[in-house]
Amino acid sequence: MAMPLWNEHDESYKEIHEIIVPHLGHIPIGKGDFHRLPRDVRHFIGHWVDILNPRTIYICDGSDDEAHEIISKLEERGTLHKLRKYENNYICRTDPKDVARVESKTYISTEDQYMSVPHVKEGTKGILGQWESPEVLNKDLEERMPGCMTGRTMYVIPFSMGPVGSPLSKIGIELTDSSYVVLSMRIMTRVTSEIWNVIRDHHEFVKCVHSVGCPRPVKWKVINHWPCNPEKTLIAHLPDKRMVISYGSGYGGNSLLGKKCFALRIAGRIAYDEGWMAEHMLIMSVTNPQGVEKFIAAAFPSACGKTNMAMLEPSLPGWKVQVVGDDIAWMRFDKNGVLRGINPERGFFGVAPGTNYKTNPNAMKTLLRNSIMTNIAEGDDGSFFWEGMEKEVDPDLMLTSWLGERFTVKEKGDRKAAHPNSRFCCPAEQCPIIHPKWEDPEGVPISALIFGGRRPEGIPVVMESFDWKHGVMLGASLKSEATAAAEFKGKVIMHDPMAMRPFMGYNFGKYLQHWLDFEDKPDLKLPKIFHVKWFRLDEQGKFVWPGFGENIRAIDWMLRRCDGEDIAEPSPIGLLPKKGSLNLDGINTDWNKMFNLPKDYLLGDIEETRKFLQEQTGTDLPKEILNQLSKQEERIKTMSTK
Ligand code: O2Y
Ligand code: MN
Repeated sequence: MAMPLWNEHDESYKEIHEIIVPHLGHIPIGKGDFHRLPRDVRHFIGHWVDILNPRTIYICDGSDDEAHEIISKLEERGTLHKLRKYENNYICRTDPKDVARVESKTYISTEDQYMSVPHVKEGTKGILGQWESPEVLNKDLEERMPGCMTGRTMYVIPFSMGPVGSPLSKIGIELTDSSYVVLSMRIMTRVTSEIWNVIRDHHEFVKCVHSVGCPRPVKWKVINHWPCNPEKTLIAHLPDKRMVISYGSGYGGNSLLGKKCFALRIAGRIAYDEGWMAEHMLIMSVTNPQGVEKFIAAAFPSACGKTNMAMLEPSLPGWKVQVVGDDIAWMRFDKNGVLRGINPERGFFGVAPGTNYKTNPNAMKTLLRNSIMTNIAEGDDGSFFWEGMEKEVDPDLMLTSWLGERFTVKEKGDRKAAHPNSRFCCPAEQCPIIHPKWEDPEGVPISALIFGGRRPEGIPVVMESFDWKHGVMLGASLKSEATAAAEFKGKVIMHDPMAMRPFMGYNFGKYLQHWLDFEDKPDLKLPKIFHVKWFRLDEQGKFVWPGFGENIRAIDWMLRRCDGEDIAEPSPIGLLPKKGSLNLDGINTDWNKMFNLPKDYLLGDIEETRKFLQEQTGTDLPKEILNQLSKQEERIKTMSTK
């Protein structure tokens, strides 16, 4: 392979570097002092300026003045539009071809294929990450990157995932030609010039390069002032190099590279190398009426209500929930063996439809100011609107849908006012129930890990794993009905092991072994692992569990288990609540429907899960997972048929 595009560490480059610096003199520095940046950063920028050929360079400092300047520019251009009913809230509509993460164009590239993906069974298409060889990736990038920022400003965004300077945090720099990305990264991460000092002290940073793929003059019609290049979209991860290169999409997870690309895929690999965990999990604290607080981390597949659970309003009196994070948890065992977690993000990038004052009043209150809403509808009174808000607004409110159609709320019918994957992006600190320790550099102590999914049949509302290994197997067996990616539209049940299927940055077999290995470290205080399913249906298709704020009842049970209360009994698939041990006062539920174990379903399910894991992970599947599956199957076989 010729020198790969991303490789800036050769001797000749060092010489060129000295030429590039003066050469930057010809490229106006729109803002910031390039020459005062740390040397490695100058190298990184200089290298990419040479390839991308931007018109000017803008070094971000994260200040409010900077945001105002960029917002004014985007308003002038028509990309952003103020929602006048609120303070500093903006709406943005994308090209309708650029509305979600694109899993099929997302790749992991390492010299060794099996560092990125498992040995899938021959003839099977792997769904736990896509590998591309460095040679092919380099070719793909050579076709896309050179000159792709011609005529555009290249923003340099220094950001920290996690509180700046925390031992649990990591630094990144994103080069992007999208000012929408700059504004969103300001909300979702900590963007500040302090980062340069952290890099001077520690040197390490994750390199993120993003372009919408529309050099000027653009050869096609730009829709909604949203430049993008969907036919050529490519989101590439180079975990060995701690690098992400994204091209063609300006949307969400494809372009806000601190989020899924860095905080899950690259950080996942860093965590593997360094002995910690980067997970698709919310972190919340729960305080019982006696004033005892515990923190839990919970993994749910995309679009399964993680944000709602993280901000739950407990239905039981005297309980309090506070949120630390709604999507990603970085967790590490401290010197006392306690698992401590941080939310590496600084904002919420939540799915708008379905969010309302009933399902998530705290999210609704969080997004009343300083937020950016993408692909939602706008009311003529300058308000935001999306599906799920119908009962909370005037039915005569005239809307402009995300596609520009005009209708009132009551005329809407089946038409979509907002895109199903439309998003709000708002600062976490504005959440009325943000935990006072949400930015604690030490992280918060995690007492319980929860896995859950949205699937109609079979699995009980709540159960506890027999032990750590069994819990890892339960996580690996996770399935769900929903996803936020562009490719999946129907309500098919998909495997989403550990809720990480779209976010794996390295071989899933090694990932499972990494989890299992924690059990062998005697000094660690391993949290209990639970499985929940809020969405169980009965034979009539009715939910057997009320969900939302009532989920506190299952959480109460789990936390009492963490305190060692004798309220669980073994079943073939895990420890279930002893009858009567779940607080069901005041709600109408049928214990049997919540906890019955349909033998045939469970046997079929375990067989199918084993097949899936064997096909997808092949020889990389840890023996212990197979062992756990076999033991579970044997236990189920001994059940009497119901
Ligand atoms: O569609 C996107 O680009 C965003 S996906 C997303 C955003 C916030 C939190 N989680 C997700 C996800 O897909 O899990
Ligand atoms: Mn997510």
